[in-house]
Amino acid sequence: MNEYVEKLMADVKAKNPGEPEFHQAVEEVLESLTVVLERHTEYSSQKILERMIEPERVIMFRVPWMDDQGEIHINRGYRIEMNSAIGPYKGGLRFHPSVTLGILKFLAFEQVFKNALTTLPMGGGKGGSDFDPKGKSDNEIMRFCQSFMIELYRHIGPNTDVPAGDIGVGAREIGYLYGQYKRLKNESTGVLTGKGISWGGSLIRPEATGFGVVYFAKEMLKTRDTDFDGKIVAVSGFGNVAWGAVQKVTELGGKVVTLSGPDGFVYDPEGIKGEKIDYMLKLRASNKDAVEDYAKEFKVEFFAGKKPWGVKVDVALPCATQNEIYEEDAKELVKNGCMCVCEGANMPTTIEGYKVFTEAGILYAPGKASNAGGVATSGLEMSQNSMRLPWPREEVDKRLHEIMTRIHNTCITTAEKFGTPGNYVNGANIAAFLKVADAMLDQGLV
Ligand code: NDP
Ligand code: 2IT
Repeated sequence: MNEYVEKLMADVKAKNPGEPEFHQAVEEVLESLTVVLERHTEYSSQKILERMIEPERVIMFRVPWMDDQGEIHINRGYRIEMNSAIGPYKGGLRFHPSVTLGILKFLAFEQVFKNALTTLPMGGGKGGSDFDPKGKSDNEIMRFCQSFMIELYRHIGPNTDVPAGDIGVGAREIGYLYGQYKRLKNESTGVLTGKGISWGGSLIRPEATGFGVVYFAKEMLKTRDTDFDGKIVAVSGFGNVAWGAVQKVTELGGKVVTLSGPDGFVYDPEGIKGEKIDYMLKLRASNKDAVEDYAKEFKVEFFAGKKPWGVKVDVALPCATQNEIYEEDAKELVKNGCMCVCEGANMPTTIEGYKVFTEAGILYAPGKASNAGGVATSGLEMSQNSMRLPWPREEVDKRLHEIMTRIHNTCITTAEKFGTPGNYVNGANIAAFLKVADAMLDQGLV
């Protein structure tokens, strides 16, 4: 890191105390950008990074709701409107007890870069709440979503800010949120993505993040003259992203042998396919927050409190949450011969873990490139909403596939151009930064 970048990082820490995930996300980007900042001094003189690090707007609000027993609960709601240089703020909503301002700032920051890579005109944002969906009834979830939207609706709109799902927010929650928005605004618009197919949603959006991760990994494997056929794959998580990834790996001839949750991981040596993939939807919908039931249902081994990174696999797809691959986990994967780590979750690997992969020379892609298929397909949903014309499944899937291949190529060519061939982290960070930074320069001091 050069002196300018070091000072910037120190300022970020001083100005945003108690937000370690945000510091981590910024640090990873800054490390990649050192060479760019040296070649192009206009970015530092115009304080582009200082501006990018500061959200354009942060909204925090009270979300009161009543449970089925009549007890009142107060949660905190957020929307971080991070950067609108290349389009309306776009990014998911996360409902999880671990949600804090710092977590959402890290996610919003990453989203700005990810959305730039999709080639679609979308700025970056993220939101959510520390609400815990675990063990809640459908009616409680609905009341919470309605209360959340009573405040959020005035800040969003199809040309302003378009939220979607993330951890704890899937089709059901998007439905309740959309219904409430429509009552408040008396408008049917594409204000949210991930909608139901009969009311403006796009085909393939539910599968898109997981499919996109696997399309990206396929391109990575191609650079080593191989493919998914016969590969053994570890997946973490069991939610929306994991579900899409398992389907696509299986379709391409690979075998997924693990899933994980906060309770531990399951090892299924026969491979997760057919009815087992459908069972994942039940697990996610049960609100129980656990994968042990899978092991009981299909009589396979369950490892309580453990992560799947000690299993011998060819490919690892972390699809659960941030910081789930630490240095030791990364070493374990490398030791067992894993050749490719492609992130479905946002920032699942720590900076130390990423360095282990880079030093070992294995293929490693950061989520902001490899999981961009979800938000890219959200962008395609926005296009269809604007045209008021739904595209067939094949059309959306073809566009998603093309976008993922293009992002892969952008990472490769940019990494090479800036002196670190094969480094997807540098390729993604630099390409995305240049796009957003140049748009900001064009638009003056904003
Ligand atoms: P889901 O809610 O569908 O699933 C999340 C999964 O992660 C579940 O298995 C969940 O278990 C687990 N999980 C969540 N928090 C923790 C935690 N603190 N510790 C251990 N496990 C945890 O979410 P998604 O599949 O949508 O999201 C998964 C990841 O992918 C996230 O990092 C998200 O940001 C990212 N992502 C999502 C996209 C999307 O379109 N949905 C797009 C791009 C990235 P449990 O439910 O038991 O907590
Ligand atoms: O992290 C992500 O990219 C998402 N949760 C999807 C965001 C979106 O707007 O579709």
